[in-house]
Amino acid sequence: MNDIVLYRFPVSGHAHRVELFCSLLKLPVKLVDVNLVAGEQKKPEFLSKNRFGQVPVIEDGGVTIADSNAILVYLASRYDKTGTWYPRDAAAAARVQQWLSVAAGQLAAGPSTARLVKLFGFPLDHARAVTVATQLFGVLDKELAKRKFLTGETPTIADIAIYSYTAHAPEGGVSLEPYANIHAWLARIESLPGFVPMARPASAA
Ligand SMILES: N[C@@H](CCC(=O)N[C@@H](CS)C(=O)NCC(=O)O)C(=O)O
Repeated sequence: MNDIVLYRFPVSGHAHRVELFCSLLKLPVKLVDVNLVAGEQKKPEFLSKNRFGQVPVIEDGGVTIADSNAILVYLASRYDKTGTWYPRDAAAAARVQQWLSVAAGQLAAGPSTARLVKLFGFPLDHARAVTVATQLFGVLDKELAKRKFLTGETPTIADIAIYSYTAHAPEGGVSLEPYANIHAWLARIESLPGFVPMARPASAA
């Protein structure tokens, strides 16, 4: 199998969820860093891969896919022979999709946005982002009291989509201290064979 090319930014949680999933599936990957600070993602060459000018994007043979959650669905559907990461059963698949929507919704508006403000100085509403994050983590912690992973006793792409920005929430000034069940879930993901962490920005060290 040829390498899957992953266009990423090393401290992007959206890109990390793809890198992590490739590693868990043991897929060969060539990482290509896109310099978001220099605006490389808005240049014509990159816009031809993703019209929204954002990482992550993958190229797999002749297939180009943008959007982290779409990429997770693609990789699981194409390469996970076990069928457990993105279940075929209609109700189980819908339960995974619910969390992918949370990843694109509350996770992006909450912990991800708070991190953009604290680490990169984006002029966004930090207080609102913290409120969204706190509400999200309250729900997440209660859910994770009931089962090992977000939708059941084994991990799915829902867990991968939610993991990176949750684990790195403290970089955005959102504490994970109150959430024992989230801590245990993060540790379960980090102990999966093939787990790779996301880099911590120097400013968060
Ligand atoms: N919905 C997209 C969001 C991706 C996203 O927000 N990427 C950020 C990095 S974390 C980006 O490329 N930002 C650069 C820009 O918007 O110019 C996904 O899930 O992939």
